[in-house]
Amino acid sequence: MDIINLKIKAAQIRIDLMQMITRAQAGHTGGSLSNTDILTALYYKIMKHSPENSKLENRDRFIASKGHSVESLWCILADLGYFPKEELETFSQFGSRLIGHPNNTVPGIEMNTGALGHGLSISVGMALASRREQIGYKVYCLMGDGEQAEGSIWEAAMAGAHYKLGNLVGIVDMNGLQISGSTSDVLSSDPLNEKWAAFGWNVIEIDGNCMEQLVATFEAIDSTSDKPTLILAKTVKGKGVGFAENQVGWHHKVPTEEQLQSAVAELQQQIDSYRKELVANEYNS
Ligand SMILES: Cc1ncc(C[n+]2csc(CCOP(=O)(O)OP(=O)(O)O)c2C)c(N)n1
Repeated sequence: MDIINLKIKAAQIRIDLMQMITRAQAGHTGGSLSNTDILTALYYKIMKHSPENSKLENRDRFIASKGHSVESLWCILADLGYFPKEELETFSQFGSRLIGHPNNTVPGIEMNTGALGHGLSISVGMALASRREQIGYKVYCLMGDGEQAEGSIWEAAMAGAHYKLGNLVGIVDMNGLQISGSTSDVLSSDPLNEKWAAFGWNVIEIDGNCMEQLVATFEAIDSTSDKPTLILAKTVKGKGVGFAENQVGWHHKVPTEEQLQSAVAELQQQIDSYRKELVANEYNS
């Protein structure tokens, strides 16, 4: 998929997740909107994976360590056909397997996550297995910047560097906010770039809501290198929905019907302008 179509896809996923959260009256709106571009780049462009065969042996693995913002992931897995799209209507309802955190009874989910700080250790184990058994898959682990306060992340960071896991990619969704305030006020982990570099990782800083930068960065990673990669992806919590952007309250607030209408209209406008760009590009080529 090319860059403009990836941007259109990300906006459509944002519409789906806003509708799903409003319908369920539950969800982590802000963190899901901030990570949508990262997940869209991975699932529609970068990762080797198969919705028809979710257990494909050499599939790349994705671990949502910031498991609370699973909503964008549910919408992407449904859109790709891992499970029927109608199932999104059951999100957060009694008896549904689409709960508020990743749950590995759903095709496409590798591990249950949600207690912060565990995803990177799991990812280190998977990347090590890929190397030792010579299967050749890569492991992508999405963490939050608030999540960086979990000590277990740093044990995993040491292990990833110790085992020289070039096939391991950590991504920090750097939206600057966590559940109850700004990340720097609650428990600052600055300077994150220097910390990860000191732990032996190849650190790259990008705009995590910029599709061009995301795709170029993921494509340039050399998985045969002897260093794992850490992408500090600067994002906006609530990205794409004006009233939710950079608002700490939108960590797990749910939209009213009116707010949903306004969000859908705003996202639809973004899609329309990308579509115009697409037509102009076709006309000029
Ligand atoms: C071990 C653990 N402690 C506390 C929580 C409660 N919790 C859920 S989300 C969150 C904030 C996470 O902030 P961040 O990682 O920055 O996520 P984002 O802002 O991207 O949603 C917290 C503390 C948890 N899920 N797990």
